[in-house]
Amino acid sequence: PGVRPLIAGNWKMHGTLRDAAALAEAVRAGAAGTGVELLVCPPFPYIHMVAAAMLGQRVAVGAQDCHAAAKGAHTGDVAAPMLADIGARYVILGHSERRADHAETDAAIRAKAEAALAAGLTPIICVGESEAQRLAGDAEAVVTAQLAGSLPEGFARAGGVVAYEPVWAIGTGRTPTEPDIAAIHAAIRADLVRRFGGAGEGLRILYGGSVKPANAAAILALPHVDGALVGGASLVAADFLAIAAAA
Ligand code: G2H
Repeated sequence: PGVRPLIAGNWKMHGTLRDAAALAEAVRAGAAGTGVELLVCPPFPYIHMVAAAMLGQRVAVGAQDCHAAAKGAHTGDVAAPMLADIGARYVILGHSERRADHAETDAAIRAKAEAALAAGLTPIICVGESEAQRLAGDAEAVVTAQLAGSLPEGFARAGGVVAYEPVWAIGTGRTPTEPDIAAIHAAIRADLVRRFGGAGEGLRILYGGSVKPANAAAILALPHVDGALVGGASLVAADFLAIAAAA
């Protein structure tokens, strides 16, 4: 309500150049009818091509990570200004797969977010509890601590996005109950308002983790759910667009 929903596709490490071109074209072609903001986040090698295909279209393009430095001797890494240069507007940061695969800490994610902001990219900062933390009743405390550690100064001014992705719901087909999603999103909203004042009211909080056409409408109707971060289902254009249509 009041906030334009954002439906973001996280393509993760999938597909070929040809697949990326076909998926981008199908999303572009289907985007005309939607009132929500659409975003696709291809693997690094395909961002430039997809961003060129989306130029002047209704679909934004983002990356799945960036380095904390603007440039330098960091073999194999990609700097935020490079992403902006090739047409990216968003960058996903602190996805649980990166926290796990690359031992990313909240402090590292905050440093990356600062680099993103400096390059004019909008960060999408991911938070979420593990299954053990959920079972221990610690989900809200875990998420609140991740926000405290990873959101940079200037996040609200830049229209930063938070994505709540319970680790145990990612790619598993399992999702929290609707009241559980609503409770965490309300806690995130309260945290954003505590920290950023009125500006925190307008920031988008996405839900991520096994979002698909069949559950999208119910999840996206919950209070303080301002969109979705979609993994598996974003690789099928019809599913991704159906999720956008449900928002
Ligand atoms: C959560 C999500 C996208 P999936 O990681 O970020 O993936 O929708 O496949 O659970």
